[in-house]
Amino acid sequence: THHDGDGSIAVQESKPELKRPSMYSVVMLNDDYTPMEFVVEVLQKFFGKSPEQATEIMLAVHMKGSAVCGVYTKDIAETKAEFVNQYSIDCQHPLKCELAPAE
Ligand code: TYC
Repeated sequence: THHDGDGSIAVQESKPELKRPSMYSVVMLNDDYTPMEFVVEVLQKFFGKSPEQATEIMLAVHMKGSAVCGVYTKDIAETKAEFVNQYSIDCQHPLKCELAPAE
């Protein structure tokens, strides 16, 4: 609260600034070695896709070089990409995901 020039009292209203969180796409990348079945398994395991959805996304990556697996807040997107990348290393496949700012 402070005194204005005209002698009146102004109350500083703290407006609740509610910004929507910035969203990130998890992008799956093609390579020549990862088996198609492994990619389909990963898409079901880490992104909750049905076998049909997973196959569709895998084929899009295979044909176009990359495709979006899902759009999430930064923390969730980072965690999902790390899970996929570590699981792929564990299974000795070169499959990789990366993040891209959505919209
Ligand atoms: N290109 C791979 C193959 O022919 C299949 C593949 C699809 C790999 C999608 C990675 O993200 C990927 N076995």
